[in-house]
Amino acid sequence: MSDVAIRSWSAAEIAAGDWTIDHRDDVDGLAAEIRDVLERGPGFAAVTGVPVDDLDTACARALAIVGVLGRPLPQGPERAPTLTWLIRDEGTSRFAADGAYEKGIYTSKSHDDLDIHNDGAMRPHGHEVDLFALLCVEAAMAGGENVFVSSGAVIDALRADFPRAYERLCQPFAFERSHVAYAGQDLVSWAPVFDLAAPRPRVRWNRQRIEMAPPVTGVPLTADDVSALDAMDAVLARPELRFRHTLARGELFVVDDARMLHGRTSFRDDPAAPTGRCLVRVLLARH
Ligand SMILES: O=C(O)CCC(=O)C(=O)O
Ligand SMILES: [Fe+2]
Repeated sequence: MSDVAIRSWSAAEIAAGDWTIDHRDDVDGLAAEIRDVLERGPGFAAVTGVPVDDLDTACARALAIVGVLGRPLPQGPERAPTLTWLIRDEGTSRFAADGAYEKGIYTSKSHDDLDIHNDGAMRPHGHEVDLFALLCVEAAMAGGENVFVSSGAVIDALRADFPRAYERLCQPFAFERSHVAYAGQDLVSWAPVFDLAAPRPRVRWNRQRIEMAPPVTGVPLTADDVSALDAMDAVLARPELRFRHTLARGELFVVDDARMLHGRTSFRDDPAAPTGRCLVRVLLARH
């Protein structure tokens, strides 16, 4: 274990952890149990059997439960903010036809694979995200598997095997965020990937957003920057750190955004089904 406040968990340790909670109507009791699991577990808790008969019920239930843990943050465009963002395939893609990243789109509205990241990386709309919740309303026909990696494990591995990269990752990078900036807000957010000296340790990772920043800032990534990002990716690719889990209908994951990084494989919906994979996401600032 490192001297930083973020404990390291391997995928096997995560898999062996006791982080599943049965849903019950007592919201305060449920939230207290989630808080307890978050504290002693790897950095997430899963509630199973949440009622998701329709989208409104699911959204209300997710908000009621996690609203005890933190203040839900507005997501989406300024003209139509929501506390319950729907992650589903609405036909966008994070890639343009030439393979470059598509600007200004919500990658959460695609069926693409999403590289490992965390949701607070670019301070969406200027908010610090402490926790987020994902409630599965509908699973995909195929794919849509989540991967979770303990940021403590990443820090330990980088320090041991890539110390120079780790040093660079403790210095600021620019994260492009035009899709989550209100009018008047900066289109990039500058911050280190690892900001562990802060009163509340912060981890910010989203390589796509770091790679999209130079055209906005006019500051190119140096060869040293790129090798630091490559070292991070090399560690994130280690199978012994990657805990894989496919959310089932009615499953609610509450995740500590600093302690767990996450990604998702691409998915396919049943073209004959009326709806497809759908998760409700709530972003939270701790009370
Ligand atoms: O679809 C998922 O499972 C997660 C999506 C996600 O991480 C995001 O949209 O930020
Ligand atoms: Fe995410």
